[in-house]
Amino acid sequence: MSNSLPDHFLWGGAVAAHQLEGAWDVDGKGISVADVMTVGGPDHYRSITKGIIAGEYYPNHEGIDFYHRYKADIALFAEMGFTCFRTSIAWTRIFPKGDETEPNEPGLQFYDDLFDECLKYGIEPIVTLSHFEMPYALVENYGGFRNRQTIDFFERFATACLTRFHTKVKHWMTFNEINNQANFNEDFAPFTNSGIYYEAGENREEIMYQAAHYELVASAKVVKIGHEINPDLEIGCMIAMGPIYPQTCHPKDIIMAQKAMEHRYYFADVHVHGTYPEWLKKEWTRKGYQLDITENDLAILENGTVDYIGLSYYMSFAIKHTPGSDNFDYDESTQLVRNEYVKASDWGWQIDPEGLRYTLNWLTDMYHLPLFIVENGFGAYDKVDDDGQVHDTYRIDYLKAHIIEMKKAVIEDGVDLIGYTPWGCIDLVSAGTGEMEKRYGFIYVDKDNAGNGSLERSKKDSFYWYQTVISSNGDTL
Ligand code: P53
Repeated sequence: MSNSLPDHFLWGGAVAAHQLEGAWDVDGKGISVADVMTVGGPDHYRSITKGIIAGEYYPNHEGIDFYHRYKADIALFAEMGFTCFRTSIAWTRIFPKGDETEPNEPGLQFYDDLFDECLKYGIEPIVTLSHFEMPYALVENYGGFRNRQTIDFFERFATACLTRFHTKVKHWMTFNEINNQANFNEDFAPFTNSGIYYEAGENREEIMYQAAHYELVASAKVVKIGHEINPDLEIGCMIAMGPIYPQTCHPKDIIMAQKAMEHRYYFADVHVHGTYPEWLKKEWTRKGYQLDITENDLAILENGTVDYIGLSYYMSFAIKHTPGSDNFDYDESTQLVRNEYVKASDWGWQIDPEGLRYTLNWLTDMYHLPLFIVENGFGAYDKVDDDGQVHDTYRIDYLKAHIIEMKKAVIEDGVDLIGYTPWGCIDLVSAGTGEMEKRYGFIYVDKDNAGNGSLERSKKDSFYWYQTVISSNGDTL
């Protein structure tokens, strides 16, 4: 038995357009949902404003100015030895309002140049089509993915990207963390996943199931179109993975955890199997939900199943049943409990490297598809020391522990894993909170939560550590 990862294993880093590009209104770009979100903090989400309000600070407008600095940043990724780089295409650079019939050429040109710059160093671009950056005009004028028409707008955008870039990009993903919206009682996920603002009194859960259905149909259509454009493309889904453990072995805690997992991960069932699970159909009947799901939609789902599963893994969760109750409905915003066996980050994210091994095995048992860890990482406060350097041993410890478990999953358990791209390989704007100071990077960016700083880049200790990890293909940790 080999004690190493496969030779072709992809090593890199991951980002999303809206969190680092900036240039929010440059070269014809339209306003995206990320452009109307402010800054929050460790214990609260950022706010979503109705359009852009004068006097508010919107951190994504400038990001880390990657749009103008990508050449120098990619040179640093190459210096670390990246063999791949995951980013997304800002929908609003290609279709600024979402409903145009022709793409915006300067937007396409930017990504042509960016991908060429990666390929110059032998870095394979890995691309997410929709990463929390839907055109804001689709929200205002169509209700985002409440509206069936948005399927067509996404299809047009995706087709333009696949047609233009299929010779430069092999691995694609359709919707980033499509399952975040299982947390429909918070405002963040419905807005960033689906462009949905809820009105008071609406049945949030029913609306979520409808929007997610339209996205799953849009995804399946795009998988099929992509394979028609180029049969060599690998088109995956992208799931935010964090196992939900039962708090105890009380049988009702076991059922509660099982039901929670079903509700958070059925999205993968539809992507992979092309059908809805029985329990969900039963639930819709029980709750009287009348969803717009046509026979044609069901045929599209069956004909557009994904080639692999992209996943993010940051943490695990735990849950317990409500004493005296047989109600196993899942409400992510209230039911999760602290796991006393693991520590948590300053943002309360529970650190659980073994949960990654569990997760990779669970996904393999469930779906029997190749997996790709397209996000993993430690959001932390960094301090520039007296010597001018960031000594981020805590980040190295986190990543090392996760890579050890990842290797066990591959080498001992036989999980088919394509690669590993830690999140935020260069410091960027946090998706959940809008903070700059929740940092993930190997590369430090001089900018704070209020937007002050030179934007200058510098290498942290983790930069040199990751360089060795890659050059040894994961043998030297
Ligand atoms: P931030 C919640 C839970 C897990 C992953 O997140 C999440 C979120 C949303 O905040 O998002 C993914 O920046 C996402 C990235 C994001 C990253 O995780 O809130 O795909 O866009 O930046 C880390 O610390």
